Amino acid sequence: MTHALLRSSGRPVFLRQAGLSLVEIAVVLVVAGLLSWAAFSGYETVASQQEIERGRAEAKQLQSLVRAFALRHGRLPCPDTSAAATGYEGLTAPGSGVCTAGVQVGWFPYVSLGLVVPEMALRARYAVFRSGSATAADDADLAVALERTGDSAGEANFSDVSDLIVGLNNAAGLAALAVATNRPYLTGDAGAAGAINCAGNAVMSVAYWVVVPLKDADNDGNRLDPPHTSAGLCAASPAAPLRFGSDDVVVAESPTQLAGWLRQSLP
Ligand SMILES: [Ca+2]
Ligand SMILES: [Ca+2]
Ligand SMILES: [Ca+2]
Repeated sequence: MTHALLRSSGRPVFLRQAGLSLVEIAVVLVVAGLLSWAAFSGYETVASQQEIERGRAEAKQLQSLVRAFALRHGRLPCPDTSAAATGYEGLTAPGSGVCTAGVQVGWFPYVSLGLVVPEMALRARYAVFRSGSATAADDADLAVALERTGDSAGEANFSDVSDLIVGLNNAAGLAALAVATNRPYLTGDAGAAGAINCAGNAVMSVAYWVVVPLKDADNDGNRLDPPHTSAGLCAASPAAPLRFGSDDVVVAESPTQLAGWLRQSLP
């Protein structure tokens, strides 16, 4: 039939076919555009999901290192406060084991904990709860190894992890009174714990938190995304769901949680 038409009236049919071809081309272009858009956005989603999984694995590893350090040294690591993030604890002097007074937040001290400093996207911020007391038994400066149970130098439990557990209990007691926003703390999870709002919804004091920044998801020039800032003591709850404008990964433990883990891990 088509052949007959072509033979009997080639020109009009040819024009009609040309018109159809233009429509077809337009349809093909639109479909191709949609397909490549779908493929690209799918790729984007997979890539950022993989990034976040990488961030979570990194954060878990850093948490394990903090715990192991606490068991061995009877204190939590001191943040790295060097501008260049050299990876060393911000101690009063190298090898002193004494965390500089007032240092609560900085970079994760990779080198002091036996790691190399990673690429920028994975380089984590780290904060530690410090609330000293003139009375050792009441002290809650978790970045300082201190004899809190009255043992003498040379005794088995002198200034060890059992003293850190006392410090953690003291911190838990302080945190139970009020969540201090001048110490490391968490804000909500946008679920039962309420809005993610550092100023308006301080939910829980923590012994430490670690924030792996990944990409600059909100495009403000800083890999950290809200509510995290370069100097802030506030972190979003690790239970907070993924949200627009942030891909930061958080791990944290309350003083009670860390004390529980340490007690279980004691020989
Ligand atoms: Ca002791
Ligand atoms: Ca980020
Ligand atoms: Ca940002």
